[in-house]
Amino acid sequence: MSQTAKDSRIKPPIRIVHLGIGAFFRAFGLAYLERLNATIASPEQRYGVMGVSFRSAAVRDALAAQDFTYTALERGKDGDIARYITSLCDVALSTEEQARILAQMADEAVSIVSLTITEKGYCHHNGALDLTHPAIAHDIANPEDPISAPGYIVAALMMRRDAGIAPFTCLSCDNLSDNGRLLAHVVIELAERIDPELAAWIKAEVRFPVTMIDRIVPATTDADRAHVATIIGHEDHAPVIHEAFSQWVIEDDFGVLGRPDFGAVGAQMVADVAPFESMKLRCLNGSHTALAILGSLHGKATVSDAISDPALSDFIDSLWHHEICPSVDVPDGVEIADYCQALRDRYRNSAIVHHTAQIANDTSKKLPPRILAPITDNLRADRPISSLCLILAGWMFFVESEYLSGHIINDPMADRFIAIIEAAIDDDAYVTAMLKIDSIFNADLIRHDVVVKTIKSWYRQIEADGIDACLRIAAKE
Ligand code: CS2
Repeated sequence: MSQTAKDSRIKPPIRIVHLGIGAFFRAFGLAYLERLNATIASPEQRYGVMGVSFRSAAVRDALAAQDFTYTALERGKDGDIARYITSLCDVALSTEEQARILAQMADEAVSIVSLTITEKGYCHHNGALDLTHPAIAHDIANPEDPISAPGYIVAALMMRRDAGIAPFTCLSCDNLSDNGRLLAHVVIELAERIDPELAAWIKAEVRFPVTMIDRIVPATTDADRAHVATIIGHEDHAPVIHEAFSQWVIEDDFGVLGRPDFGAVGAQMVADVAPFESMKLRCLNGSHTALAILGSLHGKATVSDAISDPALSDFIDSLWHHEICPSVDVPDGVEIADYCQALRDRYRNSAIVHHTAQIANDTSKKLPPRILAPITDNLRADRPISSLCLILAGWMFFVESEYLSGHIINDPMADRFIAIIEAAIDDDAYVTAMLKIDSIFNADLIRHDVVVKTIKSWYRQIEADGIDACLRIAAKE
């Protein structure tokens, strides 16, 4: 162990509330804060976190029994390093502990509310607040009894404004383009429906910095828990597993309450996150979605298995080289070929058991920034789109096969897909109907015949010749 548990009982004061306390933030944001706290001499100046879960009590219950301290196990190419994370102080479940959470968010010691709630947690439709979303309809009718994450933020900001307390900064750490702007949009729109003066105050006073976050964190399994126990010598009910790499790029735009010195522990504080975000979302997350979908069709259960397959590996190289990298606005000083080579090495790390099925969850929400944005840019610049279209055809094929073989489709739009599959008279009708889902594919994109034709042609070819043949053809094009 690089640290001991000796400090685990001395918890820092809660100064950050994190909404959506899954494995990712525990292996990422809390790892930065833990390093930062180790540099701060006075315990009262350190940063403690209250985590909030929205769905399940599992994380809270497992962590409460161990004082919210847990092991973060880094699995790099030089072996394992276990570290204790002691900066998490409390976890609460939104459906059971609303008053306690709101009181904490409204506490003047809290300067940041950060979020990893995945895209569906933003309750938006094409960037605007989805007023038909049941949780949003509920929160508009009952603003002091929120259930959605934006509803919690608006309610807590209202409490702070009414008490004359400066607002916290809202720090979105989700894998979305312009994550801070999206959060600002939904929060302000929701506040407008509840209290226009509050909305004006939020607009003027609250900061919503954009961030780019990167660390591969697979879901923790029983085997991981057993492995961690052999390393630390006792049982940990809620460890997290992560790779060695991590990158956090943060727009340096925080409110009057300031921010921790994230830069002192490796985060990049910048004026514009966009180039970092476009490179990461397209090169990493785009190839991840390709490996998840096409890899699943190819019978590969993990990313390291998928990238070790010659057809998939050549396909990913060609995808990066011809279709993704040319569409990226590369940050100054970065060599994009080296960036992709580093990604390949990260994917090959077989100690990180990252299931393709885990990444394939919620793909409908992931396609726009990862796959559709580069297609749009390539069409404009007259660059190829064939491999990107193979990913889309593969995804439609995957959704249909999952349903027909009786598996659950893990996607917030699953019911819509099932209705389409059941109504379609043939493959062509199925693909046409999928392309008409306007919250995924915008009308401008499918106006291009070449997009529709290429997807349909790949779909037929996957069915006729199988995925391996398609991958080989696409890699050679
Ligand atoms: C993955 C990401 O599940 C997914 O969609 O692509 O969680 C990915 O592992 C992270 O963004 C890496 O930073």
